[in-house]
Amino acid sequence: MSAWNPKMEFMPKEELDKLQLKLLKALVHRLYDYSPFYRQRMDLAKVHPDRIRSLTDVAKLPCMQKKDLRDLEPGQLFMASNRELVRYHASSGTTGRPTIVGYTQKDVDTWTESVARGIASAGLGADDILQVAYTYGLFTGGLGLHYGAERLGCTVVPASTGNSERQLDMIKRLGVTAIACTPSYLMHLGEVSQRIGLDIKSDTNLRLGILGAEPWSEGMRGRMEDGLGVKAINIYGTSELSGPLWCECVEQRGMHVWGDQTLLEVVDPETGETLSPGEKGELVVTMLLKEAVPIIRYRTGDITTVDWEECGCGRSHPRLGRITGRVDDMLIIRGINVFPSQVEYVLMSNPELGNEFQIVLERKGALDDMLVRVELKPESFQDNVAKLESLKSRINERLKNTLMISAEVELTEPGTLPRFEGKAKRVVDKRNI
Ligand code: DLL
Repeated sequence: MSAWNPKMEFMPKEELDKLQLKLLKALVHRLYDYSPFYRQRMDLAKVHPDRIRSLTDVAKLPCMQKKDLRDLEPGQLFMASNRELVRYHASSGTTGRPTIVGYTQKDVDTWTESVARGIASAGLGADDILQVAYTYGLFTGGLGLHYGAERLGCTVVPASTGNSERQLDMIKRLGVTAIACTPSYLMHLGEVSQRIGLDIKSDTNLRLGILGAEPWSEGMRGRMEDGLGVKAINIYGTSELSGPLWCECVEQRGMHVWGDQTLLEVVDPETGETLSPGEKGELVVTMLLKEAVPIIRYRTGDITTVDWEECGCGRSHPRLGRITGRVDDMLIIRGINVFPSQVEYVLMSNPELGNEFQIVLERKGALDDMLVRVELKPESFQDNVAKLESLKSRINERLKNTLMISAEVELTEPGTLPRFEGKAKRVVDKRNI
């Protein structure tokens, strides 16, 4: 079994607990003493660093929201001078003003270590050629994967996004063994390869995908593994925490989160109350080692589970389940909470359907109206009207049972819905326009 840093990755849980507590105490003291922002927050919450005596005491500390990072100017939050900073990244700003994050050399090193450990646990090593098809630039995906893979000794093809035919040409000519990109982009590459007569399974060496930055489902995993012969590994992170940070190991049973760098909690998104291991709620993250932009109890808005059950690979660190939605991409349709991932789950279980779908919301009179547009696979597009009508009503029925509301379904011609090089945008909400 390949491990990048076996001493840390297989550290006994009791030792890990002790280390986490030591790091947490040091972090809280440092922020109280040197960060006016955090000191004010802690004073307001009436928590002095001396009150942090056990790991569960983390719940006494105030939470931090995306809004805090967005509203504060970098200088108000940063704890490193220009001389100490080596890089900036920023979020895409799709949900508001971009959040800017600075990194010291140690921050980049810690991040790189996290990625190297993760992708090694997924099966990558020095013999692999990894094509990084996440955007390079302010977005963290490109450089994050690039540095982690280089640290591990992989050969990196820094392809960035776009130009799918050239991406495929590189994969074939260079003997690329793994790709890092959004899951929707890998599916798109699958379609383009079909169009140009390239069989990814038999004509290339591609065998592994490091896929994240957007929600995806087990159904999509099956499609990529069976259809393209690419083992699909989930990777998660956010720009506020550093970038892509944690991924699944070869066992594919949740993403290993390195406890010597990070402390996780899951809270009830409404009450903020801490939930037990295995319970589903909002992920809250404390980064124990970050220097330039320290993060305590960051409410990610992502809905998931955390558990400490032993993994088949033997690593002792906690595991993050699949992200099933976001607190804020939760759609409220006729008063019912709906996550786009639930729609994807229903659609992907139908072999007649392609990979692309779109949810269109409109207000008709006083009522919300939901339309699910989904592409057919080319072979099903030829089916007769009666067969397609019966498929439509099956999907209708399953959407109704899963979402508790009814939706209109439109089956579209293959290749007609928008494709995305970066994060896929599945929802068109016309209700407030
Ligand atoms: O998307 C960082 C990243 C790059 C992760 C490459 C993985 C791979 P942001 O642009 O700040 O950072 O977006 C973070 O994307 O809060 C989630 O809602 C979503 N997200 C990221 N990874 C996953 C995943 C990068 N594996 C936001 N599954 C997060 C579901 C994900 N959602």
